Amino acid sequence: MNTDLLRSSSDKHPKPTDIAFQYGTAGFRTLGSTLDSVLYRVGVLAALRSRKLDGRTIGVMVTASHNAAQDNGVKLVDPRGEMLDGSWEAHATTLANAPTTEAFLEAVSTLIRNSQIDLSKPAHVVYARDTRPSGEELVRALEDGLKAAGAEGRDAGVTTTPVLHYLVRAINTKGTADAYGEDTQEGYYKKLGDAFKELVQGRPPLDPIIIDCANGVGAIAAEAMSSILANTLVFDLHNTSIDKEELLNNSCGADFVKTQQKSPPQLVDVLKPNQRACSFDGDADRLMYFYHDENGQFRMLDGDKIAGLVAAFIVDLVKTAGLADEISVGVVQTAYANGASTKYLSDRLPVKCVPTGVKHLHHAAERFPIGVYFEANGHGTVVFSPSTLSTLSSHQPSTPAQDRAHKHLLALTSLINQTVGDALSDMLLVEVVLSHKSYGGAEWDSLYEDLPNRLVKVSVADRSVYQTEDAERKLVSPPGLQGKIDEIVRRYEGGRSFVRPSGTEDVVRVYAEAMVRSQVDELAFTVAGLVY
Ligand code: NG1
Ligand code: ZN
Repeated sequence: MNTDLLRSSSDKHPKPTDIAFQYGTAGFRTLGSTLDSVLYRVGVLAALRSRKLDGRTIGVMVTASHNAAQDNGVKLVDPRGEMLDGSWEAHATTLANAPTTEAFLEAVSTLIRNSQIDLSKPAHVVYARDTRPSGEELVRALEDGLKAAGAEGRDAGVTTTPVLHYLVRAINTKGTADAYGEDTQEGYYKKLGDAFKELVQGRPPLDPIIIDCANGVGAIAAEAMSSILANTLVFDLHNTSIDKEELLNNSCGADFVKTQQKSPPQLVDVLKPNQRACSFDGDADRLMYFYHDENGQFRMLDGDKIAGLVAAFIVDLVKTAGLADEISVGVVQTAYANGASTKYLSDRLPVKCVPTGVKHLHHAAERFPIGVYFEANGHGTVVFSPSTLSTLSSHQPSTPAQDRAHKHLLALTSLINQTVGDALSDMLLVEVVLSHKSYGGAEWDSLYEDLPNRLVKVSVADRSVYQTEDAERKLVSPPGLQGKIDEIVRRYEGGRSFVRPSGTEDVVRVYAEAMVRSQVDELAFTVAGLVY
């Protein structure tokens, strides 16, 4: 690496003096206008990470997901398309916070030394951004970092987060026995489209699906997918104004639906009773379904409901294929999963609870032969272990019914993104299950009844004093607080509440659920009153 070039280009991307950056659960995320130096340094870091891994391609995604338009963010993707290894998150934070160019160069040298990075290795990085206007300049800062560090960069343009994750794995497995697919967005959508067509072949056509694209990059993705699917599934796209910055995630999108527990106002007049609709978030990795019942009442089908629907479907397919003795299915949730969903799933399957954050869910799911994971907020996917894939590829079905189920399982391994949750892929998966079960929204919804719940944020002076255990369900600090929460929760029928610091915002979150709606709010606000 050329130190002079690194020095001169770093000088062009000075770190703002008053900001401490933190690589959190979703990478760096804050006001887009403050992130120039971070992007430059992430470029250098991505190059080093690639060299450390023998020149394998690393991904960089520039997005702030469901956050407001003025925010932006950046995260790194490891070679198999998974989130950056935890030990490198700390390196990212260290590099981002070096106060001066000299301190940054020093931090880079220390990282090279401590991680024994061989600088003679090549470096490859693929990067993309969502539709946020600040993304364009941030990508230029990233490119400066890549150039200074001597990495070969590939610009994947404006696309969704899951497409970038897919590309990383596709590039790194190209020409191998595990080739994941063609390394283009079109290649990915064609893969999904072919699998979808096979899975719904011979079934009555589905009604068009209403999609709220959150005025983000999901609109571009859905448009591309729609032309591949042609008449197999018609998309009725809404909130597709990607040119109007202020509209991004504004009163629409998956996060709006989940947190407000209502449909996006732009869709209210479009939705007929019992007609299913769904929302993506700003980078199209979260999915929320909903419908209005006969009485015009909003009904939400969130990540928990998706997990319930999908897990039961896959269990049935495995049984019908004659593989129940060889392949089992497990589910991973977080503490935010509705208690009713946990009960519904635990009665049927092994269910594991892990701390918030996709990487925890993904890793836990990888331990099951087939692992289904969804956060309640709609982020999730299904992962098939290598041994499950090899069982599937060598299985010899002995009846036509087994043969059909076996083919469908194989098609699911293509339809479902194995690297990260994808709103588009998950939506097609849900549509397949609805088609096979002949379910509308109401039938799906009736799998179980959600317990009323409430999520509130509390701003505190220092959220680091809130420390948890037991997959974030219990506080160990501040001392004595958990005992007080337990005492309050006991007063409510079916009550459950927990407090944890957010990993993405400067707040503490309080979650509560109980049998009766009016009591939930009381429980949530009483517990929130203990937090200061
Ligand atoms: P934090 O801010 O740590 O609660 C939020 C979501 C997570 C996850 C991350 C990453 C909730 C309650 N929390 O985390 O589920 O999606 O953002 O985007 O929805
Ligand atoms: Zn997102």
